[in-house]
Amino acid sequence: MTDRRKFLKNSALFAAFSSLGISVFAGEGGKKKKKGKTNPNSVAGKPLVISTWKHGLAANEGAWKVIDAGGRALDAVEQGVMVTESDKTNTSVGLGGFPDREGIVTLDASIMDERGMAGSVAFVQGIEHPISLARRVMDKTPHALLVGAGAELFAKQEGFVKQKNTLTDTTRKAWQEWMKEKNYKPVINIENHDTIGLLAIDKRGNVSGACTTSGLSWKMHGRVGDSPIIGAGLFVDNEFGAATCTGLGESVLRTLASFLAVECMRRGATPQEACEEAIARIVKKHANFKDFQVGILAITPAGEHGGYAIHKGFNYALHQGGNNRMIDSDYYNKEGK
Ligand code: SD4
Repeated sequence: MTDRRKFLKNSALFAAFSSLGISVFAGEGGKKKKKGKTNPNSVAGKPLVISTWKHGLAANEGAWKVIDAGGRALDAVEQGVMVTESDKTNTSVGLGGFPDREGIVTLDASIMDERGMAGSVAFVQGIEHPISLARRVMDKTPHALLVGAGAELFAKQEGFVKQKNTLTDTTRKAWQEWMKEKNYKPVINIENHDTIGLLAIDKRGNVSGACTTSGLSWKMHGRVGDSPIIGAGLFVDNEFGAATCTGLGESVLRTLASFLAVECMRRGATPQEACEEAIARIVKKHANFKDFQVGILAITPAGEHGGYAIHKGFNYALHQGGNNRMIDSDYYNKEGK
């Protein structure tokens, strides 16, 4: 086939794919691959901030201030989720979170930057901003993850103030209520368990992410979820994109869903396809998938995004093009429970 004929044929194919809402991606090694489904709310464009759930709106604003001022995505994701961590009315992130079975709030957080550097803390108590502690682990230690008493000792050395009383009136009452039955069901309530995962692209085009949570309410003391585990609750690759998860952490840990989504994009998937593939993997590996929720967000460095969940009810906040808005995610279980 002559070059011109090949070009015309490819152009026609490109036009046909585009008209079907199908994008054409350059996969690893620069190979052109036909790609399928895109998210109807996704347009390429940066800078961008995207985060899980309704509290994401305020977090996005916090992150946007940094981005708008020409700051680094890494600083933006930290500043963004700090807004959520400081909100004592939020019962799933920060010190206002629901406690474990023993009535103790334990926090998990992770952060990852454009260089692929990462820091996490898990099972920490009394620290208002676990995300900043995670960042210190990344910036100031040769390690990637510190847990429990060791993380708290490091926090002290770094000048973090340890808070004493970690239960709010709301969470104390809820815990006391739970104590009456002590019915341990590690099931994610679709309505009210909301980790924040936040991804950002700055004006230079660099990608970073942060994820922070108080984890499952009434969890076993010592239980750690997906949020502080790089590749599970969060993963960033400056070349191919980033992903973050919310929901039942055990299922995300077993599938490394954020890493999986970014790897899908590396192989040429759109972010929407990547999210759907990660959720499909979780569904496939969990016969009981109807009993819990997982939501996932993914972005490309160009600013396209995808979002998907197992069940109806997952939503996310997107700050792009000067507009900060909520979007309802598509989901797998269309038949309902
Ligand atoms: C966890 N993934 O600790 C967290 C909880 C969560 O929305 O995301 N809830 O398992």
